[in-house]
Formats: sequence, structure tokens, C-alpha cells
Amino acid sequence: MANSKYEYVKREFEFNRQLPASNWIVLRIDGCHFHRFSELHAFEKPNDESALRLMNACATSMLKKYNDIVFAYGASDEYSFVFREETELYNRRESKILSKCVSYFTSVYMRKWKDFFPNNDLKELPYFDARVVCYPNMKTVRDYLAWRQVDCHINNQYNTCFWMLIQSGKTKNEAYQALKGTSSKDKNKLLLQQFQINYNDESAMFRKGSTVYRDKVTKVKTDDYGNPIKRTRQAIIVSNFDIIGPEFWEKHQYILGKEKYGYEYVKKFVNIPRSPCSNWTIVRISACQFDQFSLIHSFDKPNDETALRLMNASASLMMEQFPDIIFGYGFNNEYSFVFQENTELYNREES
Ligand SMILES: Nc1nc2c(ncn2[C@@H]2O[C@H](COP(=O)(O)OP(=O)(O)OP(=O)(O)O)[C@@H](O)[C@H]2O)c(=O)[nH]1
Ligand SMILES: [Mg+2]
Repeated sequence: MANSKYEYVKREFEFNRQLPASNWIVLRIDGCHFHRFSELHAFEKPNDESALRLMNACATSMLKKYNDIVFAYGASDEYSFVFREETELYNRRESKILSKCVSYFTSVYMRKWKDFFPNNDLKELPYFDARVVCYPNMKTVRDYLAWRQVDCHINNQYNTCFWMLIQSGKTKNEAYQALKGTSSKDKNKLLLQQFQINYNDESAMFRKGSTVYRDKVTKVKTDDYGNPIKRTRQAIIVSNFDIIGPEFWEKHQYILGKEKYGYEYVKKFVNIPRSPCSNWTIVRISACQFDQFSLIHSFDKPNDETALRLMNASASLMMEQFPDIIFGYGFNNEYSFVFQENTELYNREES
């Protein structure tokens, strides 16, 4: 593109947030006004199996399109997508990842609507919002997914009770009052005693939400002579497992497995505009024009012990002044300071 006099509007005003390297990128897509949308399309209450299967089909399409999505979890009108830690998708630009993914998801939802609701015309255009969050390690990704699954459980258990009470003739307000302040145990008891429903027998898709990921599947075919032939290939799996406990993750360690290699990747962390929380902040100080400075002050070559000791003494003073610094390392004309992971020093403001 030729440079025109107007080109500055891009150069000086457009900022692309690049997501920090070596963080898991999680994108959460959520249906906009789905309370109304679900009423308008007469979704079954509290769970509409076709609506949930449509969401799962959209998530499966996302994994087909984006190889870098390693895991997805969805319930109700939302879906979370976990991108592999070292993904370079769209150069890790937040706006590109967010806008392209939510737009693609919406298009698939529209295109597949008729497959799941053949007798139900779209009366309003579905649309979704999205956000991107970066998680610095496997623990925080697992905690994020556990948070969403706990949310699914709490909502579904409440909604199951609520709609059973409505079906039994209670008004919305009566059902609301009956459930106010009840614990999870109370709700299970209510379902069992009043409606002979064992909550654990309810559909796993409703209780646990849906997980989408890649796994190896083996198919057995027979050749022309009737002999079995085993074929293993990778497939996208939709299931409804518990992802809060360790079992699923122990069986599928490859999903959130480590993939950092060497140490060169640390360079990619430089120039992030603000320090994301739960990331270690490192400040590296290096002297300016020290070649000239050391010449003027006749430093010994190649190392001047006094100059190095002066740097060390300055680093010690830094650590006295800023107790959040937990480690310092220096050589030549530079010093790096590691701040404790969750430091709130200067509100984590970089400048
Ligand atoms: N009946 C029915 N409703 C559903 C189903 N799945 C989602 N919904 C509706 O979608 C809503 C999703 O919750 P929210 O995302 O908090 O509500 P929202 O109306 O989409 O609001 P915003 O996301 O803020 O735009 C639920 O409260 C339900 O009303 C379903 O399977 N059956
Ligand atoms: Mg919503």
C-alpha cells in the first residue's frame, strides 16, 4: 500500500494488543440476549437438547478450522476455547483472534440451525459476544474450566428444580421462594422426594456441559477375506465428562501438555504494554553508552571488578528499597530484577 498523507491514522492511532507469549489463550463466546432468543424459538426448559447439540456442532467446526484450539468446553449459550500455549495464530493479536473466531462461530450457528431445528425458522438473528483471557499456566487453565463447570452444575441443578416446581403448578414466585437459600443437598432431596428424580440420572450433557477435543479412535474394518483390520486415526470427540477432578486430565495429558522448547521464547515477552496478573514481572536495567562511560573512567578491560561491585551494591540497595523484588541477576552493564509473581507494586503499571 502506498504511503499517503493519511497513513498516519493507522500508524499513530491503531494499537494491536499482542497477547503475552507462553500463556494459554482462552476465548469465551456467549450468546447475546439468549434469554429472549430461547423464548422466541421455544427452546425446551430448562435444557433444549437440540440447542445444546447445535452449540456442540459449532464448537466441533471451530476445532476443525483452528488446529491450535486444543480443548473446548460449553454449557447453555456459552463456549470456551483453549488455544495451545505457544500458538502463533494471527501473531497472537487479540482483536484478530477474537473477531475472526466469534464471527466464524456465529456463521456456523446460522448455517447449521436448520440441521437441528428443521421445523423452526430463525425469527431473530443470533449473535455472540466474546472475550479473551490469558492464563499463565496449566493450573489456572484447569481452574478456569473447573469454574465454568461448577457454574454449569449450579445453574442446571437450580433450573431443574425450578422448572419441576413450575410443572407441578407453582408460580414463578412460589418456585423462587421454595428454592431461596437451599443448598445443593437440599435441591437433590427436593427432586428425589417431590418428583422421584435422582439428579445424577439426568443427562450428563445437562449436568456436566460438553467437552470437545481431539483423540485417537480405533476402527475395525474387515478386508475382502473377512479379516479384521484396525485403523487408528485422530477424531474430534464431544463428551460430557467431569473436568474438575484429575481423572480426565490424567488420561488426556497431551491436551494441556508442556511444549516450551529451549529458552529463546522468553524474548517474546518484551514490549507487552501492561503486566498481566499472575505473571512474573522482570525489570531489566542496562546502562546507556557504557562503552564510552567505561573508557572515560578507565575501567579495567575486559572486567572492572570495582565497577561490577558497584553494580552489585546498587542491586542490593534496590532490593532493600523494593521488598517485592525477590531475585536479582547481573553481569557486565546490566541487571535483571524478578518481582514476586503477584506484586501489586505501582498497580502493576509498567511505566
Ligand atoms: N429454555 C432454554 N433456555 C436456554 C437454554 N440455553 C440457554 N438458554 C437461555 O440463555 C440464557 C443464557 O444466560 P445469559 O447468557 O446470562 O443470558 P443472555 O440473555 O444471553 O444475556 P447476555 O449474555 O448478557 O446477552 C439462559 O438464562 C436461558 O434463558 C436451553 O437449553 N433452554
Ligand atoms: Mg448469553
